[in-house]
This record gives sequence, C-alpha cells and structure tokens, in this order.
Amino acid sequence: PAFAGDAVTVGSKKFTESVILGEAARQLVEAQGMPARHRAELGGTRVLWNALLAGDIDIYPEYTGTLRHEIFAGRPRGEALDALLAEHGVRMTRPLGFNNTYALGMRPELAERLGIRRISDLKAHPGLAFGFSSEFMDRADGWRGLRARYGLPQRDVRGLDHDLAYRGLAAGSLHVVDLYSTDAEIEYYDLSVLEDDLGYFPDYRALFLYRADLADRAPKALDALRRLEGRITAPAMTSMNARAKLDGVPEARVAAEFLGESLGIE
Ligand code: PBE
Repeated sequence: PAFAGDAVTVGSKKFTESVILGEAARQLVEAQGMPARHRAELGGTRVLWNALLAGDIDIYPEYTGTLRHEIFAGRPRGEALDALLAEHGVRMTRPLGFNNTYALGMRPELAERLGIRRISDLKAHPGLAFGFSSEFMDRADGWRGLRARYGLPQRDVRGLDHDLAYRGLAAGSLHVVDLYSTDAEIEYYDLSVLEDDLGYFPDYRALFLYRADLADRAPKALDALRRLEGRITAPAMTSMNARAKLDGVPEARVAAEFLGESLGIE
C-alpha cells in the first residue's frame, strides 16, 4: 500500500453510515496499538473498490448485495463471493449484523391519498416525480432494473445527492425517492416505505472488505475488525445514523460511543 507507510488506511463512502463504520474500524485498529487513518467520504462504490484494489486503502465497509449485483454484476450467481474477491486479492469479514437495503419511500399523506402501498401500485401514476441518489440511477441493481422489473412508466426521474432527496420529499418537489433502510430520516419524517412486492431488492448485509496482504502486514488489525462481526443490529445502526444525521454529533464520536457502550472498547 502506497499510502502512509505502515499505517492501516480505512476508507469510507460518501454517506453517514459508511463514515461511522469507517471510524469504528479506524478506532478499533488504533486500540490494538497500530497507527490507523481514515480517508472519509472518498466517493461512491466504484471509487472505494478501485482504491482498495490500488492499495490506496486497506479496508472499507461494503454490502453483500452491492458486491453481488454491482461489483460482480456480470458473474454467475453460483460463484461464492469470497472466491470472487480472492481473484482480486481481497477478503471480507463476516457480516456485521444488519441489512441496509434500498427501498422506495413517499410522504404518507400522498401515498394514502393515491392508494399506493406497493411498488406495483406506482404503475397507475405515471406523473409522479422520482428522485434517486446518483449511484442508484446508474447501478445494475438500481433504477434501470427496477423500472424493467415492475414496468414503471415514469419519465420525471432525477438523480441527486441522497441527502437532498429527503428535502425534496418534504418540499413536495419529489414524490418518490430511494431510501436506505437504516436511514434515520425514515422514522423522523414518518415516511411510507413501499412494499417491494416483486422482491426486486436483494439483501445488503454490511461487512468489511480488506486487502489480503493485511493479514501478513497487520494481523492484529484484522482481529480488531472481527470484533464487529455480528455485533451491529439494524436498530443500533439506525440510531447511530440518527445521532450523526439528526443530532449533528460527529461520526467519530458516534462510533466511539458505540464501541464503548456496546463492545466495552475504550
Ligand atoms: N446500500 C444502500 C448502498 C447505499 C445504501 C447499502 C445498498 C451501498 O452503499 O451499496
């Protein structure tokens, strides 16, 4: 790894949860007495994946569905993820515990007025304005596939920063947006989450990817990461997201509090 000598370098994607998980990883590695740094909010999935392959980072949080349906979209479903990763010199931890799937959301008043409860119900309302996170617009498991699977007719479909989607909903300029299921805003705005009645979205179980060479360079760093395996429930992740996103607590502190309170790590 070209970056920073023998320090372990963690990366994260450009959204709150990824930054919190990156911070948790950095702090866990440091608690093992190893120097670690966090290059936060580097970009989207492709940027992080390429940075890992290039050795610019050693570790980043990723999701099973994203590996299967975006990073390895072209590969047969029967191939095991760890074998696909190994071809690139990458390994994964076991899942951390929670699933953060995509979903479609609306303001409850509008959904009720139009009688929309399932994604299929959107077919009868071609005039609705859709706003999707930029990555969702482009991904193999995003809008194009969703439109094809459900036969959705909407033409007014905009790509935007995920944080702006909630404001667009609140302002009424957007009627339907993609949600991340552990987003704190879902409960805060009491949004209607549409049933994925055709089962389009896969599971997106969070885990850490890391460079295989880390096992030799810094075995203790891996022991540290593994302490998060199976330890983060969806409600715990959602409330960490709420602390950072709604209460404005810095991600580093949110992560530190979780490690201290839930894992007893100082
Ligand atoms: N997700 C939902 C996306 C962003 C939120 C976890 C599937 C991902 O980072 O892959």
